[in-house]
Amino acid sequence: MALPQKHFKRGSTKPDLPEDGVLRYFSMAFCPFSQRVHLLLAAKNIPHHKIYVDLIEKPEWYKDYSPLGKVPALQLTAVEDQPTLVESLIIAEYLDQQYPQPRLFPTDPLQKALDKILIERFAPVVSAVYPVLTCNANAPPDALQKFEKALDVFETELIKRGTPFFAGQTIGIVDYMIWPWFERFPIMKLNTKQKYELDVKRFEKLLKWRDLVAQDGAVQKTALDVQLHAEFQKSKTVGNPQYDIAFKGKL
Ligand SMILES: N[C@@H](CCC(=O)N[C@@H](CS)C(=O)NCC(=O)O)C(=O)O
Repeated sequence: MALPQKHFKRGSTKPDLPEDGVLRYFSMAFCPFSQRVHLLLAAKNIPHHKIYVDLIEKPEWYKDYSPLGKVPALQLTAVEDQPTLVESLIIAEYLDQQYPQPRLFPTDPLQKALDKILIERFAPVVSAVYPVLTCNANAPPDALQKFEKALDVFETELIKRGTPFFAGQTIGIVDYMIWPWFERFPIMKLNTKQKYELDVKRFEKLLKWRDLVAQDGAVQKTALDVQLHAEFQKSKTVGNPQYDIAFKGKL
């Protein structure tokens, strides 16, 4: 598993990956969608090789794995023709079926469908908060209001479900699929003028949920420090994303 811990760039040679049947996980260290997959790999203790890709200067060879050039991607090297899966939720569902311990998607088909719908409903949260999170100077003035309105759905759902996690008494797929953005929301306290934080009354249940999820082993294994997230976002805003700062002191 000792592959280079650095983002591969345009002009790089295709990494010489071992033909050992181990999954190949393509990622960008700060990508929340990639973290979704990383969370499942960690929660299920699945061996994998990690390959980091620079998303501004994409390596030419990356198209062989992900035709649209997006991360995450997961190559199944033990399967005939070694197909590569893309789309975080599709990868998550595949991993949950292939590696059922611990089971993260509900086994009941209706609950599974409802959970997938709930995960889809997180998209408006992401799109509303994105300009603020990425410190875009042209962020619409009502971005934070829209964000909070979209997030209300999740506060209400937790109250309705009456359980500490969306999945019940233990962590499950909805919790993992929305977590990466909660890890990033505190960037707003550091990077916005108003030092934005989630309202403790309006999001009482969600904030309790956040504290619980933060203690999960897979979450801790995949976590990056908020200072690092904030630093990365600043570098991205000025058009020079510093992907490798994720490995500060580790390279
Ligand atoms: N719907 C996709 C979204 C993945 C995505 O947007 N990834 C971003 C990085 S966070 C990306 O690869 N961007 C590069 C590009 O679009 O060219 C998923 O769930 O996997």
